[in-house]
Amino acid sequence: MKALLIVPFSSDLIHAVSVPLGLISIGTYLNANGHEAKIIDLSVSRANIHREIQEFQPDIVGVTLGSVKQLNGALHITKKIKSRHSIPIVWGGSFCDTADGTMLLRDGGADYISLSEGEATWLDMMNRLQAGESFDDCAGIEYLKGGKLVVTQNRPFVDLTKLPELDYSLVDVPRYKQYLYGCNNVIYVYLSKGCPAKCTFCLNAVSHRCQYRRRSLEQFMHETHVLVEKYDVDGLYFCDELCFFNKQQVYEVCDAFDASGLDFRWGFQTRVGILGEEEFQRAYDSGARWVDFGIESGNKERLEKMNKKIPYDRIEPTFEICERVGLVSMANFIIGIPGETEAQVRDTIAMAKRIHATQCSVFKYCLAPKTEMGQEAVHSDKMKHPFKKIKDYRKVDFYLNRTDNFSNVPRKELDVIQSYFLWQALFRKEYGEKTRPFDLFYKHVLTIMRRARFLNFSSFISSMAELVYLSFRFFADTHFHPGIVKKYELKS
Ligand code: B12
Repeated sequence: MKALLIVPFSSDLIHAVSVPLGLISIGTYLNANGHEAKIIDLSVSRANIHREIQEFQPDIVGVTLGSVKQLNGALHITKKIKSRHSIPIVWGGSFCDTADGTMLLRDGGADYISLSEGEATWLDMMNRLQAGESFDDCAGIEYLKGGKLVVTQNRPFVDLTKLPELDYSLVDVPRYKQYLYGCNNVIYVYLSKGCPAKCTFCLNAVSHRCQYRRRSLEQFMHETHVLVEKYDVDGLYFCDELCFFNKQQVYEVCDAFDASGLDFRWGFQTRVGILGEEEFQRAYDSGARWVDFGIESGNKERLEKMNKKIPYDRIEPTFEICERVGLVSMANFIIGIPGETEAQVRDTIAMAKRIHATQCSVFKYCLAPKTEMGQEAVHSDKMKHPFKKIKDYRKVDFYLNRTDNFSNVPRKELDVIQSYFLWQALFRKEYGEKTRPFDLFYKHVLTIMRRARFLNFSSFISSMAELVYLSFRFFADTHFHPGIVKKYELKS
């Protein structure tokens, strides 16, 4: 049986397109199990979908939705395929895990939604197709029957160490290389899935049921050799939600990197409280150059309410360690959290200004309905405009979020605070060793130029228009609201 796996177009121009690891993993797994999979990424190609279907003759089509930015693209491509071909279409990816299934299926045009991890579900579906069996009791999916949503039983997670090595030849790797902190050819990779923490805002509880699983390091190292030696990759960005679960894993990975003899830099995301100075230093010595932390709030009570469970008193020292060691450090905060007060937002601003992070990103809360915090928001009296149609999800834009405001701080004030920190980051002169002056600005310009080569004219123009509007908004928020800047002491 043949599966065509599609990454829809995403209008987000400043984020480099990430290599579709989920689809590569599904495709590799299907190919290893007697089926045939092909990936088309409409974010980095001008492929003609009708011609592709004509040539490949797929029995089933999959569309990935990693974020809401891919929603328009997914709707468009699904409609286009359905207009000429009667092939079953399945949507999957983390956006599908958080959105309302009935709405997605009713307005989106897909026949099925695959929830959470896709490999085993896809294989099951392909085998059923081959045997002429229905998908009715296929675990891990949603579909509509007589207008009513049917959610089949949860599918147990696969043993990641049993999955085949990722076959990068399923995509055109050079198209996914991005500039990051002095490295020109950085690629996303992953070594683990999930996180044991139960933060109320995070999708991990829904997608990974708070389970932390790791791939085989040996297999991962083999893939690293392919990426560095065959594709000239000079930087790896671990997109793991929690790259290191304990200190021991840092040493294992660093030993493997040192033993490989390969020359590359890398970065990862971790939680405050897991690693100490020795581990950060060890990581730096093995090529690590940047590290991301989710801090979320500067207010202790808020952190407890979010069930974040990071040791508050280690936040500042952790960034000081990163600075000493030479790691570019990023602190990510959320403002506008359901129920949040002005005083709590002030604590977050104060912390962002106090800690020695290289970059602080302060984003407004984006509604993810199936998370614990999302449920709190949806059922609060601040949810004035419940989502009725799939297009309402477009309001969940992580830059220009237009959903109802669930906090007690006026929306405009949240906008100005977010814009202020983004603007500061964009025009920060120095980042770290080997980076360029105004590194983030340089990265964004380079990303746009690299992507422009692969997009058709109209996609490029519409994305540029979005970008120009976004830049104007950030500029205006930062410069035309001195009252709010003063109120929150953003400048001092
Ligand atoms: C790379 C990445 C990005 C990239 C690109 C994302 C993209 N492609 O759209 C960038 C940097 C742009 C990004 C930005 C953001 N991201 Co992001 N990102 C990730 C990250 C770190 C890795 C994704 C990945 O490759 N995973 C590894 C592969 C193996 O897993 P997977 O992609 O999930 O695929 C599996 C399943 O989902 C499923 N599946 C996937 N596709 C399909 C398709 C079919 C047909 C089927 C059947 C199954 C299926 O099977 C796959 C294999 O098991 C995830 C966290 C994570 N580790 O997953 C967050 C994550 C997806 N991002 C998240 C968030 C919140 C954001 C931001 C809002 C953060 C912010 N405030 O800036 C922005 C918004 C992006 C936007 N433009 O709107 C959230 C959730 C997003 C959501 N849908 O609600 C995640 C889950 C992190 C989290 N735990 O909260 N992100």
